[in-house]
Amino acid sequence: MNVNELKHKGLKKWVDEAVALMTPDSVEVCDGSQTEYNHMIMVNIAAGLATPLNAGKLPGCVLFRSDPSDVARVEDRTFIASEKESDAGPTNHWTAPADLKQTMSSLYKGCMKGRTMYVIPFSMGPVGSDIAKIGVEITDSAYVVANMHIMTRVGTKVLDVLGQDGFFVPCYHSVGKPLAEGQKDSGVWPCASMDKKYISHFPETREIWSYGSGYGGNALLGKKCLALRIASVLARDEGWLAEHMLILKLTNPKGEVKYVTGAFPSACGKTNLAMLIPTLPGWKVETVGDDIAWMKFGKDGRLYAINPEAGFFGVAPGTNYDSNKNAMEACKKNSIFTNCGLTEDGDIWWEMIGQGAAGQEVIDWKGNLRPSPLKDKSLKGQEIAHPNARFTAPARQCPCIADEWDDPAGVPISAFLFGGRRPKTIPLVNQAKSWVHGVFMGSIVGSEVTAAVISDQVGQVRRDPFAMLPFCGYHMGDYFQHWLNIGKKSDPEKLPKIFFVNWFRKNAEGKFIWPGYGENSRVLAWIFDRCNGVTDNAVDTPIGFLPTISAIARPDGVSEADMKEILNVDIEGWKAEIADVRKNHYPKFGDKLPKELYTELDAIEERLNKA
Ligand code: GTP
Ligand code: SPV
Ligand code: MN
Repeated sequence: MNVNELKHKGLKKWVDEAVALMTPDSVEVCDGSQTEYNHMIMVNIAAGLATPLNAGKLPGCVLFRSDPSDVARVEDRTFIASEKESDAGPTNHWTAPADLKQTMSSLYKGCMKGRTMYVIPFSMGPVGSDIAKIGVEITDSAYVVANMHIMTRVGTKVLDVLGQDGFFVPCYHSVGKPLAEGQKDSGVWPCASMDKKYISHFPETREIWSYGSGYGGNALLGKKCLALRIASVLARDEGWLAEHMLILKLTNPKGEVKYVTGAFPSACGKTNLAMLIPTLPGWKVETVGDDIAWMKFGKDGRLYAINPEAGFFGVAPGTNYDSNKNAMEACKKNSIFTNCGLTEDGDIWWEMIGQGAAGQEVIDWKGNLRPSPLKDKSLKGQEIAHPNARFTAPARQCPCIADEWDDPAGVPISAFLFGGRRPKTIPLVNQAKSWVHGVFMGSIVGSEVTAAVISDQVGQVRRDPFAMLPFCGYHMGDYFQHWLNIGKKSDPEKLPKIFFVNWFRKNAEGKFIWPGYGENSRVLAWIFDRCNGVTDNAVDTPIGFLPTISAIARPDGVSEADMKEILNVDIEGWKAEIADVRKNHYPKFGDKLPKELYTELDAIEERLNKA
């Protein structure tokens, strides 16, 4: 479609301005068709950026290798540019909006020379739904267009809903690598150097400006930028929740259904939990979403969640037919692989894929020829697939996708789970005593930093409140208050119950004690029963309700001593945890830290001191 056919005046004007600034060779408005998707893939193949995979094994699939410097989200280059610095808060990088726009405008000047500008109208949430929000992304990356086709609802149908004056979030994106006359990408992933990358958000004007990176959440702007950072601000203003949460449908052996959401930091198990195959007989898990939940109150006073996305951008390493069969099935056709290994027979390979690589040699994510791996794991830094290698797969291809996954009305939520990677202290599962206690516990969540972000903190535990540390578009203290307010205006009986889980406890040898994956169904079953009002399966402890030692049947390989360890309240460990919160975590938020959370902190400390 031609730009001149755009009926929305504001949109047309905004695109015209972008064209004048970025000076692309041509402009295309995306229609969202299969033909267009195929064309985007062909453009990438022609540029040497995509490799078609074995059509017999992986029909319609391609592999991309990014630049080695452009492999994950860049938190240090992510900005919340609110008018007042205090509105961005202590956990975000702030820059004055006018300054940032000036800096970025000079980078954007002429940045699309030699390239096509694609205009992508997209809907987060089912097209036309009350909960959905429309964005329009301008990009010079055909990789981004193809991924947006899978991850969101794209095209003319979105423009139809937008009409002549509908609201949209304008999103600029450029890889930041203009081409000189006759120059081509020739197999080199285009991006800019780290100091020129900017992932910027203007919460007051609801705008997103991204420059210099082509990877994941830096470039697919519907995901973290719109559906979390901008949406969290909209949610605060409008009284709903935009969260970094999976959504799953859980059915017990009697056929009763409950919907559960879970917030874990990046690469801490959301996709896996959302698709798990229960080891407990008679139980069933189906997927509604694997990364983001938007929740609003229904007329019945309950919270209803929708998945604003339409695909999965899932972590590849560690995914295999034992750990996550459903994800393996979801990405075996019409999918995009990024930074995985390539085998001689045109198949993909990654660490812990569960099978050797066919042939003598593989090409690693950096494009180097390597002997075919004999083992499932590689030495750190020498992986065949980058630890943040990803698959992009349509949600509808997932064998366990719930029928209601794209229901505009959403699904009523019974439980919220919070968790992270904690080798010590935090038990397998723990239920909050009340909403406020749950908000307190959510506010102190900690986790080891994973390869999903480029950071020198990888492997260290950091506080990641509500798994939203990198994704909250405003002051985190105000965000805590927003959660407290949601509790205040609701009937406590109708609010989801709040739980904390930790699949990542390690023993003295550094091995995971809990087998995780499908065995997590045992924990889900306990949570289901707790939501149903079962009381004889828990003990009241200083940190909350923990399962009795017999309430969760032990999986193979977990001894009674192991079980006692992961269901124990580590009083000394918790005292240290609380002391750290008091000394290092809460003071960061100053006056904005809600008083009620200090009251909870005092109360838990007192209970621990008495224990
Ligand atoms: P993002 O897409 O970055 O938000 O990640 P995510 O939270 O969806 O994490 P995902 O489910 O992709 O899991 C990340 C990594 O953790 C993968 O390598 C998984 O194999 C591993 N993992 C997931 N669940 C478990 C579990 O229960 N136990 C253990 N030990 N590892 C797990
Ligand atoms: C995450 O980092 O939480 C992701 C991947 O889900 S990205 O889309 O890159 O943010
Ligand atoms: Mn995520």
